Amino acid sequence: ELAYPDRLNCAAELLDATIARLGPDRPAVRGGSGEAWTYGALRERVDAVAHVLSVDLGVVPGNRVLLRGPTGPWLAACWLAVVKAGAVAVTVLPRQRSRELAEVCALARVRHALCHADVLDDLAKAEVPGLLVTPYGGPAPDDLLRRAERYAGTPYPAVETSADDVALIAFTSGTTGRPKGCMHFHRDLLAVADTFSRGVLRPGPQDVFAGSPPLGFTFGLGGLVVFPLRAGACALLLEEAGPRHLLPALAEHRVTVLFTAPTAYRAMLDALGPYDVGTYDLSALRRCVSAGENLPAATWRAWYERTGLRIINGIGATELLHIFISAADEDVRPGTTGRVVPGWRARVVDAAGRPVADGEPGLLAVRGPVGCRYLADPRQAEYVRDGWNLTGDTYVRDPDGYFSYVARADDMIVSAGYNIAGPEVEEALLRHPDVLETAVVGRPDERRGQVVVAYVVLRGGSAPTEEALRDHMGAELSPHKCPRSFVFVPALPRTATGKLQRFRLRDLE
Ligand code: 3SK
Repeated sequence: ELAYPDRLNCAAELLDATIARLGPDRPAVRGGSGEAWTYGALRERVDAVAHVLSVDLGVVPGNRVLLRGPTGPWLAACWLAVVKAGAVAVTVLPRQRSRELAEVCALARVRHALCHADVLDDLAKAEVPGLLVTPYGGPAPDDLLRRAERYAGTPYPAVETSADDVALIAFTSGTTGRPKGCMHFHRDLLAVADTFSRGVLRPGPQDVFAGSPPLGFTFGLGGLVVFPLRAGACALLLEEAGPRHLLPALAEHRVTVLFTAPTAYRAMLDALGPYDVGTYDLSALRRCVSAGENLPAATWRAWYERTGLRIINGIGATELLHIFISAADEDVRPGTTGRVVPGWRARVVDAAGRPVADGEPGLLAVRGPVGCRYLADPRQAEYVRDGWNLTGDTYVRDPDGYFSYVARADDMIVSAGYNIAGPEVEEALLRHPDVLETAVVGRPDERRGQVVVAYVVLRGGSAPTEEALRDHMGAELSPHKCPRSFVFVPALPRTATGKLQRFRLRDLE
């Protein structure tokens, strides 16, 4: 049972409490451009930014502050500063476009944004009424980091938040494509570190964490900021974390704990090539975590054969913040996700919520120290039933307590670890003047799990090129949501009552 004091500020716990335990001189964060900050240096920067927030910008506890920028030490420092100042960090993916940003800002009632100077355009285009945008990392004289210099060396006492105050709103697009904000308390951020990280990864101050998920995805925020700081370890925060960048970085920085998705493990295996064994010195690596999509046994085995390392598979959810089923070391069973993480409970149930027998597929239901709390969304009642969180995945449990993934229980497309809602992509396609009707499905793909395919019915007389549709989608949505291929059809399969039969399209794939 996890017990936290009523007064709890998780940023203070991650920074000040760690410094009290281990001193200020241990390495805390490194960046791809040579940044190397100790815990003391990180705290100075966090405190200076927190001063700018409270004093210069008038941020008060509870205000929602959007954070947008590439992964790096300053994005992590801004996140910690917002939370230390008692405000609520609203995290988004760096690739999210203006339409998506406008929606997130409206839903979360975002008042302030800290946005990297290189990616201001989309936020400006979002035209959020009353939003005060403060750029960071650019040349402007009123840039956040320049303002922060004025507070250098002035400690910022953490705002005394309650353990149950919201610290984070993380977005997931859900099945319909309408984004859902998931609220997480200060205690939740520590709870995922004290269950999955402490119980399964068991990190220590000597560890160096790195990986590819962005900090706008809770898989990345947990694995690359919260877990390392909770353990007094070091986080390598890379802006460029594609497989070809990751491999040399793992070797150069002697990374010990890696967070990435199955697609990236496969791409790294490709990049290693048949004759490249030994090109990259991965001898420091001891933990390889995989989540975000199903990890096939073949990928697990190929990585093990090449590196001798057992990938730690896991399933988490933005709603539950991080991973709740996993296994490490000798407990790993390739092809399964693992067992319930200590501190959590999980079972497989039928549509009425009754547990099904071991070996029978059903809906995955989970409960633990973190629960789903959607921000003003009626879908809360679908996700949480009788205190159990229904993740939307179909799973099978075996008599030894190992859980194996079967499929998504809904229409989500899971591509390279991203959850993509078909209806959101369809809506964007329908905004093209030549598109009459469309249905978007996932096509099985060896590398990415699934890729997005759009079936399109054109308006009579129109004949746009695939290129034209691609350009349109590129301007509408993040690149990972854009269809890989377009199939032009005369009509979509529908039931007698006019309902779209997506399964018939999926059968074609
Ligand atoms: O998709 C997952 O498995 C996941 C893992 C950790 C944190 C968040 C998510 C969605």
